Amino acid sequence: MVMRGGTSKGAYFLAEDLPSDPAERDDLLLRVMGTPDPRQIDGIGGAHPLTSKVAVVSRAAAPGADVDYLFLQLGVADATVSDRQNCGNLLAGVGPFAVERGLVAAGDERTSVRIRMVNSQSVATATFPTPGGAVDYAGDTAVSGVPGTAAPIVLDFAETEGSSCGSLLPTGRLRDVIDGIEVTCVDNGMPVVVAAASALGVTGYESPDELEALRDRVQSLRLRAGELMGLGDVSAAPVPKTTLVAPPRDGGTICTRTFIPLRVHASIGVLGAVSVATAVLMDGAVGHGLAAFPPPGVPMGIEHPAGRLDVRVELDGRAVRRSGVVRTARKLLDGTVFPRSGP
Ligand code: NQM
Repeated sequence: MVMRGGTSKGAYFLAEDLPSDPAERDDLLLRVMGTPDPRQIDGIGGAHPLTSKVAVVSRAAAPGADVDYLFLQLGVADATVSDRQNCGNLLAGVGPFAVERGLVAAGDERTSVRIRMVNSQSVATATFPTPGGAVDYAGDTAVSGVPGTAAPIVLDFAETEGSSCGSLLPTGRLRDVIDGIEVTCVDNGMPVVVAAASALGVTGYESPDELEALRDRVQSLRLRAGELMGLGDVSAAPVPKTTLVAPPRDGGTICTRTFIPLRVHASIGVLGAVSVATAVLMDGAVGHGLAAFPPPGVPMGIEHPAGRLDVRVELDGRAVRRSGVVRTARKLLDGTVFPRSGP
């Protein structure tokens, strides 16, 4: 099934329909998506990292969740398949997909599905409308970066701290200096290097295209940060992301531009935004002094190139009490894909 999940788009598979051997599975998925090719012309990928994504879903293998969701980021021009990050956007489609495929029974009004994000072993609960026992994708909720409105999918996260790095502040410090730039390295669902846009000589309000000129500096920053965060050599890995922050200018909490890891995101990833919000909340972290915090109980508005993403993060000192977002998703196509036969 092809679905839009939040501001991303991907192919959703039942695990049982894919080879169980990871190498065989990855080879098949490359041929399905049309990777490696900058245009992905011979596959169903959309020629951008945000549309070159796969969700693999199955009944939960262990108690504590209803389904397991493995996220795979496929390269576009490079033949890479990575399970080293979560995707909170494709996550929005996993609950509806699980109901559509009969993995979870739908409630009469709404359904809650507990989803184990296998990439990080954390659990998200997705709640969405299922009037009469069928997924209803139509609704009034708008998501910046997606035209129109759709039904709300409420995502609550648990245990996302240290998803890939093992701890919330993977370098053990609130701030580090890399290449002369002050950064905060954080992982609350997504490893992110947070730096002030001004430290890289930009305002932080530029368009994604304009910022791609910073790729080389960002790569140097994230290579060193990857080592400090315990991720090793990240030259071919999709994480860590790098987020440049600046004071908000549209009524939100903080303005962001995010490199994923070198292309600039058209908006911002879900767990990326949760991680940036978590960093900014901590007194002493990069971005804390740039933020305009909302009153207690009001979500933080993470401004991005296409608008803003509202996230809830509650901290208890340097521990995360809870976090969550509202997204939408839509079933686009259900059918048979014909993978390219050769490499
Ligand atoms: O951060 C893009 C996206 C993502 C990941 C990326 C995501 C998340 O927008 O949870 O959703 O950071 O590569 O789909």
